[in-house]
Amino acid sequence: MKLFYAETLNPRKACAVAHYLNAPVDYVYVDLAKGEQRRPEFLAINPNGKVPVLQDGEMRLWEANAIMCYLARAAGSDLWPDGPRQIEVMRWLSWNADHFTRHAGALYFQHIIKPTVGLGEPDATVVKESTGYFRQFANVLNEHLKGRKYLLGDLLTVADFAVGVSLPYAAKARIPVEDFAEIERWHARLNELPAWREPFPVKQTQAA
Ligand SMILES: N[C@@H](CCC(=O)N[C@@H](CS)C(=O)NCC(=O)O)C(=O)O
Repeated sequence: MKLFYAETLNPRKACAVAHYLNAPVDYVYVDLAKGEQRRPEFLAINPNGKVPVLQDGEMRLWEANAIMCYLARAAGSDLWPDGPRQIEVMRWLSWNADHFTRHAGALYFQHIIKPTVGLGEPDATVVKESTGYFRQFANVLNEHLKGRKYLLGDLLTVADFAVGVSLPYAAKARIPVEDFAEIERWHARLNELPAWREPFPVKQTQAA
């Protein structure tokens, strides 16, 4: 399998899970700053022009959440559990995309990506709105985490890798996580996992 990635938010989920599972993937670094994601060779793999992408034989899978689930299933890991717990995972993945990381991701873009790629100053209106929404949904997560080790209780799943993905960037992205003690406690637990702390491989191969 090949995992095309960059050292940014969405690929972080796929890389962390691949690392956690010790999955047999060859990592292919895609240099977004050079626009490698828009080259025809890459668009043939992912017409969206985005990372991450997983290639397994003839199969090309884009979307970080789907890649995490695929890798977990291939490894027979209950990071992607069966039955009712799988539905719980789906709930958190959906909620995260539409609410929690949607707004944390907007702050990540304003405070980290924009200055990195020279897109100018953070937009104060977007920052204010995203911070407000982040607080609203962080409250929901904070309440849920009370008395739980992970999102599904004692079971670590891909949902933890997805919902937590912005938290390593919280200080730089000015995501106000310090106001949510349960989220901080949960994130400290995720930080005990080497794959969480160091999700990205040493760069091996450049994309063609
Ligand atoms: N929904 C996609 C989003 C992927 C995405 O937005 N990737 C960003 C990096 S975090 C990217 O490739 N950006 C390059 C571009 O838009 O040109 C997923 O979850 O995999």
